[in-house]
Amino acid sequence: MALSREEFLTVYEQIEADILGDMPAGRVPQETREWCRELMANNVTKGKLVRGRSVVDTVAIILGRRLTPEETKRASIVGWALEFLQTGSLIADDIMDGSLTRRGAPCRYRRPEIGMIAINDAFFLEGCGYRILKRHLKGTSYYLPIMELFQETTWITEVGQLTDALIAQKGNVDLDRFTMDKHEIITEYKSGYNSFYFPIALAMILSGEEREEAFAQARDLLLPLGEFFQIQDDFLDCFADYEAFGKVGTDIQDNKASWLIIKALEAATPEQRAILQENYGRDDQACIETVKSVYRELDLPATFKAFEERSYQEMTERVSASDPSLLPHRVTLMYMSKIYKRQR
Ligand code: DMA
Ligand code: MG
Ligand code: MG
Ligand code: MG
Repeated sequence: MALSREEFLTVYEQIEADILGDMPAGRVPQETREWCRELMANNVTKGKLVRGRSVVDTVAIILGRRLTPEETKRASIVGWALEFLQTGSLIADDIMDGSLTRRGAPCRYRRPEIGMIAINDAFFLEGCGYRILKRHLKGTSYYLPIMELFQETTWITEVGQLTDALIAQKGNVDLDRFTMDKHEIITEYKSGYNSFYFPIALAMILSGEEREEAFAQARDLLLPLGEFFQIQDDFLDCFADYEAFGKVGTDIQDNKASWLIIKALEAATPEQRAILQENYGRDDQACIETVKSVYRELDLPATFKAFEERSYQEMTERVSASDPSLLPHRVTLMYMSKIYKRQR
């Protein structure tokens, strides 16, 4: 049975107490302690927590049995460390993207009392991820592989985030630079590793997996799934319902190399292309609406729907062809069931 949000949150309470305990009252000012408490409580725990929780579920699938309370706790701790890291990168991402909302609330840096302190908040949460691992895992055989995986994933994501930011630089709205090849590189780096390979590889390490071919197969299966997830995120940036998605899209005005603009350029008439060139990458509501109306004329929702169907078929075939002794098919199927046709 899947780990409930409530069970997962029980472990959070201990983690929060540990981190605040490392800032002794009387030495560290109360306002600093309160800042960190609010930062953790209102950001880390407010996400879907899907990745963190699924570390636990994945360990159980790999081992093929119910976990002991001790094993559940250990996997939950690693899941929380992932959630801290992830929340830190989202806070930084929102600053870079100039986003307005996240998880149904204003982005952290947009709150007047916070502003650019959010940069330190992002680093702080990343640092917390490593403290959590150190406190609970140091001395075990999987401490080093898990630390290395955290560092490697962070580094790859940063290369992707930089590539994403550079291609979107303002004052350089040149639609010719947006190609599917560039999009593939950006999504592989910024999302491919961290969305699915990361939690699943963590679960594999926690289950005692050491065979390099098992990790290689996991990458072959899960990088494409992560890329699909980012394409879906690009689609939802423009077409999702805010109530469900919890964030207002900014890709059009941000001049992002989104899957939508690339698909639009593939299908556009010269006239439509000229309209896109005129209106893309401008922080102006009328321009944004004009771009969206071209997307609708080109029926990009139908293009996405067809792509989603195809991607689902391809993933299903990839899973069937994979070696279950390296990774049970159920693991990938579980993640697939969480993301295909999602609205949020
Ligand atoms: C963000 O891509 C990727 C990472 C690794 C934070 P994005 O800016 O499209 O994400 P979002 O739509 O959540 O802002
Ligand atoms: Mg963003
Ligand atoms: Mg971004
Ligand atoms: Mg996005």
